[in-house]
Amino acid sequence: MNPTSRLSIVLASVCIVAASGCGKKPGTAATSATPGAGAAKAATVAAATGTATAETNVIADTTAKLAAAEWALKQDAIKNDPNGQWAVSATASSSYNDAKENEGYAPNQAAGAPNVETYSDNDKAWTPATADSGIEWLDLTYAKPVYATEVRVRESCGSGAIIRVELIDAQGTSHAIWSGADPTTELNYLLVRFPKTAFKVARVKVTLATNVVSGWNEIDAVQLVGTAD
Ligand SMILES: [Ca+2]
Repeated sequence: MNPTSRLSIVLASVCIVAASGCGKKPGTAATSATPGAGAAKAATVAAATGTATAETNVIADTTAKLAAAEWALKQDAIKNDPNGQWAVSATASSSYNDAKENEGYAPNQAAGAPNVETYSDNDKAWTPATADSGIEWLDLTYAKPVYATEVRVRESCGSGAIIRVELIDAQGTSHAIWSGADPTTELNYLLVRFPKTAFKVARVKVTLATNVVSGWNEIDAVQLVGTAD
């Protein structure tokens, strides 16, 4: 076997593992979900977020393209970033099996520090009710409102489906900071960097188009980066 063939097989194997890692959940809830309800919510979300502000000088990046050693260092740096904070609670458009409070897959599973360590379906991550029905959102609250410079979204299954990130100030006004194609693959962060905001950010809203990436789309944690002054 020549090296190229061997490489192809290795890559193919990785792809198979990745695909099976985010496969259908056990249980019956997935098949009993009603796509119609998700579609209705989608229309509401689109209308509510139609007032986008200028999205200039915003960079969307992902840790996916970092080499392994660099990736490990980056993960560590993010977890220990003194200017970073993890959400204290979250709400969402829906949740798998209608999970609430601190149940598995509930929105609050995206609060707190990351706790999903492999790219796979995991109840320690927020998961919308249906896998591919369309628009879903996650709204996270932070203990300390800050002048923000970055949002880091840790995706842990079906990565790459985020289409919009909004910053919500202390008065509840939404500021669209990024929209576009999410480059994230596997277990990685979507990194959205921007010039320091002129307002304090109290909440972050992440919107997904779950039909963009086939299968369950799960978010483990979301970090807000910024300072008090
Ligand atoms: Ca989590």
